[in-house]
Amino acid sequence: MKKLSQKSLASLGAATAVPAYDRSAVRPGIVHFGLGNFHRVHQAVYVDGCLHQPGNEGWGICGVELIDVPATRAKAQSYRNQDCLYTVTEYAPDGSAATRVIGAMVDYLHAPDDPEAVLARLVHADTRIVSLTITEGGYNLDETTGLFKLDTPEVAADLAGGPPRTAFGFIVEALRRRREQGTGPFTVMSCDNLRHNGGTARKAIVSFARARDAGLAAWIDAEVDFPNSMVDRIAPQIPPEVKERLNQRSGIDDAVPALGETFSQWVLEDDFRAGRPPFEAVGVEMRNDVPAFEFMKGRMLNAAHILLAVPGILIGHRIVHEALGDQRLYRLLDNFLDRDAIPRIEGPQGVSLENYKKAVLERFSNPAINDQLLRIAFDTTAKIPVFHSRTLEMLLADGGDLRREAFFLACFGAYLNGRDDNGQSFDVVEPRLSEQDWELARGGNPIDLLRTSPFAKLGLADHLEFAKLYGGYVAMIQATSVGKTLETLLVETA
Ligand code: CS2
Repeated sequence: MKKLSQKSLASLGAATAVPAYDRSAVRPGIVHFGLGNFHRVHQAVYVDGCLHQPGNEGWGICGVELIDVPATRAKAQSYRNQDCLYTVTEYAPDGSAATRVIGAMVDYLHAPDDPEAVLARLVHADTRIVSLTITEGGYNLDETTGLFKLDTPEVAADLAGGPPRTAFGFIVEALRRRREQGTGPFTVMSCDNLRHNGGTARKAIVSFARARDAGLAAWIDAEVDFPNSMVDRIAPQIPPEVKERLNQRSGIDDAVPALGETFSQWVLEDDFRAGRPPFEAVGVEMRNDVPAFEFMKGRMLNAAHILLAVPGILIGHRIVHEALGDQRLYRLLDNFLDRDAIPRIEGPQGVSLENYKKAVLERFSNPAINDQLLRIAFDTTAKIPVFHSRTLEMLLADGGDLRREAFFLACFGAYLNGRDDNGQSFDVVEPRLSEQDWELARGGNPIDLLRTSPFAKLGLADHLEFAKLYGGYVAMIQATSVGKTLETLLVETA
């Protein structure tokens, strides 16, 4: 196996596509926060495509890691050893695969080691886009009020002064310096999977800035662009055995290989006063109807994903395609999409929601992706409101069938206990449930789960019909199992 590095690129063999551009000439024009697998198989791949177009040397990526734990330190070292290169192996639903080396990232900064170096990079005139994948909940907005939370410990520490620790702290301090020096703003491009991601990023950053300096906040609000986008590509985690399999397949010794489906979509608003790479040349759809795509994806793909993950884990599944192979779960998703979601979504013009549904179920069935249900269930508390609340609100308003959503939330309560139908335990990672929320969720009265902060706004606990259905499913799950309760639901709704 060949160790991956700039030097070894020429000898990797014809089966692997490698950067055909001169990486030594590439400067970072994009600074990215959140170097997870999704960024690596999505935005970085598109940018790599742009770098293959002549004249785009100014659009390399400088990755910034904010989190200081052994795993991120090890990752930083791996990137350094590999000249910031990594492989992406793309698997088609028929199992065929192709590996490509991505060269878009040309620099990597571990922020806790040297925050000033990150600020210097952000302030540099070459930096024209700052992009983010900091997760749905990472924007630090209160679920109930929608306001930016100034008292989150890391945010409060950043506001108190000293070297920044959060993306907000870095971005606002960098913009302050750029304004002072007359460098002009960069564009902030959120690539997180949430509705109105640009507007959400604007809200978070402007709110943070306002807590520092109202004049600066007004300047950011007026001068910085925050394009909205819909991003889509399934990127599973890479446990050691998958890493081994990917490297065996490619013949490349890559310490940080990535894996993705062949499907990829990016619909982006063309709102970049500070300039941008030629995204349209590499398949990005530059459009002004992004919200229609966001709604379709969030309320169908992501909503179905989490609806598969929570009951799926409880029934005993751990892998997405295996869960979907369970006919009970397949029918749950199919019914949810057909009856609850699709009739209440206005899709983008010219896009068939029926076809979109078929594609989603086919993508989930791709065995080569081997995606983890626990990855999807991570931070469910932040995801359910984002992906399910609109459908729920509409079902409540138009007298729709509440049974599937009531079953789902009853499962969510059971999920928080961390034990499945077979008595197997699993890790519940819910960073956004407060102490008070945990008390409500564990207090012994199941209805209180609907009063926790993520759900309080929907008023579900006080909706008689919903509360009754929910209570019924909770009781049935406790008395029998999630599997049996799902079977009953399917019979009742046949
Ligand atoms: C998943 C997404 O974690 C989740 O909520 O639904 O990560 C999903 O895989 C991506 O949005 C696909 O684009």
